[in-house]
Parts: sequence; C-alpha cells; structure tokens
Amino acid sequence: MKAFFEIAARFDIDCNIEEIKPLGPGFINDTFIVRTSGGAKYILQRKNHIVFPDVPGMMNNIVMVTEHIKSKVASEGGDPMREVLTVVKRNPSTLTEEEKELPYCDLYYKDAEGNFWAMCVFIEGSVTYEKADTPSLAYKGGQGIGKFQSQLSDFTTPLSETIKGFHNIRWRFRQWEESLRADAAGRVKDLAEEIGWIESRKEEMLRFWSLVEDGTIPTRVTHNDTKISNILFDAEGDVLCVIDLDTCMSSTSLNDFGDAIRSYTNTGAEDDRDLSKVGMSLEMFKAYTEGYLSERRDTLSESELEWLAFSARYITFEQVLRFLMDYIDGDTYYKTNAPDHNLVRTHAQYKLLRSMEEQYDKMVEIVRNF
Ligand code: GN1
Ligand code: MG
Repeated sequence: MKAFFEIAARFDIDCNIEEIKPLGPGFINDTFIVRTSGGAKYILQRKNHIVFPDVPGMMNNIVMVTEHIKSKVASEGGDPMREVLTVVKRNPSTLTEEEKELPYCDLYYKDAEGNFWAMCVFIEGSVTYEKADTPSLAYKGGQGIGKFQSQLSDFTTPLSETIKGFHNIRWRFRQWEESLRADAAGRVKDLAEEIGWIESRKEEMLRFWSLVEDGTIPTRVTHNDTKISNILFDAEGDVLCVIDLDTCMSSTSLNDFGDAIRSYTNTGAEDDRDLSKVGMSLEMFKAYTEGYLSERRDTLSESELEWLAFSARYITFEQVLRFLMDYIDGDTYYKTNAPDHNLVRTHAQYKLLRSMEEQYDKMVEIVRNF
C-alpha cells in the first residue's frame, strides 16, 4: 500500500491521500481509485507496457484527444470536467533531472520495477455497466459513441499507433500463423474445430479489410475499444463520456460500431460457459444502431453505411481469433481467471458470431431503413 501512496503522490493532486483501492474488471491494465482527504477522487492506472510498448506516446495521444474534446464541450456550454476525461499530470516538483529529459515526462511515472503509471480525474456520480439491460441504454450508448466520433471529426494531428495493427485483420492473420507455428502451449492438436472457424472466414474478412486498405472505407480518429464498460453514464442513463482511451488512434469508424454491437447486443456474458444464453439481440442491435446513426448518419460515407452491419461480424470474428490465439499462445495477453478462460471466451464469442451471421439480413435491413 505504501508504494501505491508514493506513486499517487508523484501526480499533481492534494497529497493527503486517504485510500487507494482496486477498481473494475479491465483485462489489460490494473486500475485503482484514489481518495484524498479533500474528497477529490482520481483513477490511478498501471498501464500494461507489454501490450502498449510506448506508454509516453499513448499518454500524449490521450492528452491531445481529450483537450480537443474539452474545447468542443466548453464551446457548446457543456461541462469539460464531466463530459470528457481529464488527465492528471505529474507534480512538477517530483520530476527528477533525468525524467525531465524524456518525452512527455509530465504525463506518466515509471517506477523502479519498470512499471508505467498514469492518472486521471474520477468523475463523481458516474455509472458503468457490464451489460446493456434496456434498449434505451443501448440507444444512448450509440449516441455517445456517435458524438465522440463527431467531436473528433476535425482532429487532424497524427496519433501514434499504440498497438500495431490493432484491428487490421491482415496483420492479425500474420500473428495467427505465427502462433499456430509456434504452438507455445502445445494446445493446437486439440483445436481442429476452432481453427476451422477461423480459416473458413479468412477470405471474407480480408476482402472487407482490403476496402479499408484501398481507401473505399475511410480512416478516422476512433476509440477502438467501445464495449459498454468503457462508457460512463450518469444516473439518468445518459452518456457522460467515453473512457479507456488507450487505443484511441486512426482506424475505421466501423470498428467502434462493430465492437459496441459485440458487447451491447450479447444476451449472455462475453465469457459465458452457458452457450444457450449467448446470442445477438436484434432489439438491442436496432436500438444501438438508431442511437449511433442519429448522430452520424449525415457524416458517414456511403461505403461506411453499406458495411456498418458487417462490421459487427468483423469485430466479433476478430475477437474469436484474438481469444483463441491467446489460448494457443498460453494466455500471455488477456488476464484470465481459469486455465481454459480464453477457450471459454472463444466459444462464447463464436456463438455470438454465428447468431449475427444468422440474423445478418435483418441487421442490414435495420441500417437501410433508418
Ligand atoms: C480488452 O482494455 P479492455 O479490458 O477494455 C482489449 C479489447 C478487447 C476486450 C475484450 C487493448 O479491453 O481489445 O476487445 O478486452 N483491449 C486491448 O473484452 O487489447
Ligand atoms: Mg482497454
């Protein structure tokens, strides 16, 4: 605990820290909530520097993006302290001469073990969900991501690529082939069926991605990790702001839509062992899509609208691939709670993908009818 207090005190906050507690179920970073005697609360995160090899560059992305949104919110009469994340910088007096030489040194702290820490302001009265319980919440979630994309539509400063090829399925297939070849955990021999799920969809997924590569589908500044737990809602169920901005970078807006559909529409859990619970709710799909398009319809291109429904299949497929690949690699990427956790996730996400494939015509129709 003492170590956490010392780390938190490197940042520019009231140093009478009363309590630091773990928060949330993130799969990549470790998150803590810090409470100070004055009542202010902060989020302290140990950023996973294996997953994010350039934490300083990533923090600079986050600062640039949030400052851009802040100016938008302020000019529209909103509250820039609640409607967008606020990064807490280092307390200048704690920066050593050595640290001062490093890029973006005021945005993070690197401890003696080589761990990277960053901080932001905790937004009081915010609520998060693991599941969309009502279509109205899905509609508002869609509006929230639509608004987030709109706020960034005129952001033109290049962002650093925090994870190489994050939603690039061509790159993912390269990693996939490498994983199969290495077979690091000796698990490949038992996975013929699951590997078949991936291989049989390879061509259609690459065909979609080639439209991004040739510019038919445009590239924009997007969030790339839009599952429902990465959105803060207020007590009325309206979106306050989007969090977990680590993967904010240049990509297609379709990835944000697809990943949200993967999460909001699932009638089961992402890692449900009971596959009978898993499937895509068309009602939730309709609600999210309508919320999203209410913000974005006039700015999306023809090609984006045409591929919107498919993006849900694309991202869900990618997630099946990533969970299975991590299982094959011996669980090196995602945090797991059981030896077969990544395999359970693979099966549950595959069930969801099948459900989307079965209802695809109806999904396309909903987008078209909007
Ligand atoms: C991870 O960081 P978190 O827990 O919000 C992952 C996403 C996956 C998601 C699956 C950087 O999200 O890509 O879709 O788990 N983030 C990273 O739930 O890999
Ligand atoms: Mg994340």
